[in-house]
This record gives sequence, C-alpha cells and structure tokens, in this order.
Amino acid sequence: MAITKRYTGLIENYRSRLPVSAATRIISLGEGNTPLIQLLNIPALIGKEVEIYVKYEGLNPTGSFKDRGMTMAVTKAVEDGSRAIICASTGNTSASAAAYAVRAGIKAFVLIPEGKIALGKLAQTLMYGAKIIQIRGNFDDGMALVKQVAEHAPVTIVNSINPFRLEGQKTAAFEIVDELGAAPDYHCLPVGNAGNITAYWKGYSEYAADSAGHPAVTDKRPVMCGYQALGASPFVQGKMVDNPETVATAIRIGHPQSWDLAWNVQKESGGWFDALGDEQILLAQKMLAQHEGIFCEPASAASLAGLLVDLESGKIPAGSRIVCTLTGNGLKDPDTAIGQCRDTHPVSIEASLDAVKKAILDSM
Ligand code: AN7
Repeated sequence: MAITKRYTGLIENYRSRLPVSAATRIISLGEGNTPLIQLLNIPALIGKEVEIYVKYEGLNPTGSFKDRGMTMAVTKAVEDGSRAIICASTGNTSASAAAYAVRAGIKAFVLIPEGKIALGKLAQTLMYGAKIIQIRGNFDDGMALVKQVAEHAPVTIVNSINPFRLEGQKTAAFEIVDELGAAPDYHCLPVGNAGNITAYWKGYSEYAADSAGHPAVTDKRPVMCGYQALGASPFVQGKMVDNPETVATAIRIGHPQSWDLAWNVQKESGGWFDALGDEQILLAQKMLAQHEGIFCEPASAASLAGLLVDLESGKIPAGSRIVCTLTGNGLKDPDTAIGQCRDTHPVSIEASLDAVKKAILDSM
C-alpha cells in the first residue's frame, strides 16, 4: 500500500518559504509540527477570561525548539561542503547540533559551561557522540571562544548567529497561524540569546506580508512579550550582564547574540521585555505540570510566568488570545524537577497489601 501522508519535517512542509532548492539534501529528524495545546484549567484557576495556548516544542526530536533551526543550519552547512559544526551552548543547542551532525555524517564540537547544564541535555549530547568541551566559564565566554575558533578552523557555527537557524525557527509561527487561522493577540516567549523571539517575528511578518496569497491567513501580527530570569535579564536592565545566574540554566545568558534584532521586534510589535524571579519560574513550571499535565523545562515556564504577571496587572487584557512557547521538555532537567517536589516525596512502605491500602487511604 502506498503511504499517502507522511510528515517528513519542517523543511519539506514549508519548502517554498525556506532557502532550499530541489537539489538540496535535507538533513531532518522529522522536527516541527508540534502540538498547540489550549490550557483548560489555568485560566479558571487565575480567574481570567482568556484563551491561552502553549506551543509544546519539547516534542521535537531532541526535546527542544532548537531542532527547527538545526535542521536548516545543518542542511545548509552540508550543502556548502562543511565537514564539522561548532556551537557554544547552555545545553539544548549542543544536544540538537550533536544529533543533526550524526544524521548528516559530520562532526560536532560543543562548548558547554562546566556544571551548569541540565543532566538530560548532557546525557543526550554524550550519547550522540559529539566532542564535548567543558569550559570553566559561562555561555557568553563559550560563545566568544567559538567565534574566535571559527575564524581559524574549518567549522560552521550553528548558534543562532547563523541566519539559517532563524529561518528554520520561523516555521513555528507558520504552524501557529495555520492552526489558529490567524496570529494570536500576544505571543510570550522565554528570552536568552533572543534568536527565537526574532525568528517568530520573522515568521509572523512573512505570513502577514503575503496574506493575500494565503486564504486562511490575515495580515495580523501579535504583540511579542519576552521574559527573562531576574538574574540574567540584560533586556530588562538595558545592558549586558556579566555574571548571569538563574535556576533556568537554558537562559543563563548575559550577552545576548541577537540584541539589536530583538529590540527591533519589541519596537515593531509594540511588545516588551520583563523579568521573573526563579521562584516565579518554578511555580509556573509546576502549575503547568500539576494543572494541565504539561511538563516543560524551567526556562520554558518563564513564558507562562511572565504572562501570569501581565494578566494580573491588566497589561494583557481579558478576552485576549495568547500563545506561550514552551521551548523545551521537562525531562531535560530531572534534578530541578525532583528538587521541586520534595514536599511530595514518594512514600516508602512495606510491600504488603495492608501497607499499600493504608498509603492510599492516607492520601484520599
Ligand atoms: C529551553 O542551548 O541558548 O532566546 O545554548 O534552551 O533563542 O536564545 C538555549 C536557549 C529558551 C532561549 N528556552 O532562546 C542554548 C541556548 C530554552 C532554551 C531559550 C533556550 P533564545
């Protein structure tokens, strides 16, 4: 029997809107096409009449939105004859680069801050077999080194300063508009290097620009809201931060690479940046897990944490339709998750019927 409908990744899906030709060998792991899940319980819990959707990017092949950019960046690197890629990373980019390098049959070098990347991300990157270089420094130090190394060695940088990364990532906005029939009123995102917020805006803008050719699409674009962790909030402070610190290690970034691009997004969309405390971020993460059954990593929850603050203040009004991007899977960072649940630690009992009955009755 012939296969009639098979999803083969975002490049095939949005081919006409991406820089590929018929001859391009596409490096894909079936990324994109992630669920847009409407929150059913949280709006009632906070007493707000709003329509909130989460774009659950944790269901990409390596568990984060980075795969959208990586399929494009690695496809183009290979097309240009590159035999090796390199990145600095807080964890997710390294896992993604490592996987797509394997898929392409090229080498991946990743610089990560020693002791500051979540366990799941390290496990992935090790398994994919990338050359991991741990540095005694933070992401920003790693990024500076990667830029220098790439001047001297035949390696392609696949951080989001690679424009093909943003090309791939813009497809998340296409998917949202295709599904909702129009852009939402507000789009909330966690911000680290600010590549993703820039990419979404590019996607929304491209669709809006030729909405005439797209029956289901309007020229509407959302207000873009970028949220950072208080200890790593250069966009909120209006200046680079030298020693960023946050439990949300994915966004432990003080010198964002897409600084000017993101300020442009803020201005064009009429949006804003704000910062959340680590406790607020972890609370939002737990709220999603315990009230919606959606497990994202801490950095991802900054989008909901920020939205909750802006709904409470009325900055985002009742009646709005909002999309929050949940950038990474909760399984990426088991240590932080378990650490957050100490109050409900598993009970330990005898392996007997009586003991199990008692344990169940005790918690009814
Ligand atoms: C889960 O992996 O920078 O604002 O090196 O992993 O586009 O940087 C990760 C960033 C949000 C921020 N959520 O996105 C890396 C890295 C998660 C992330 C961000 C990251 P950008």
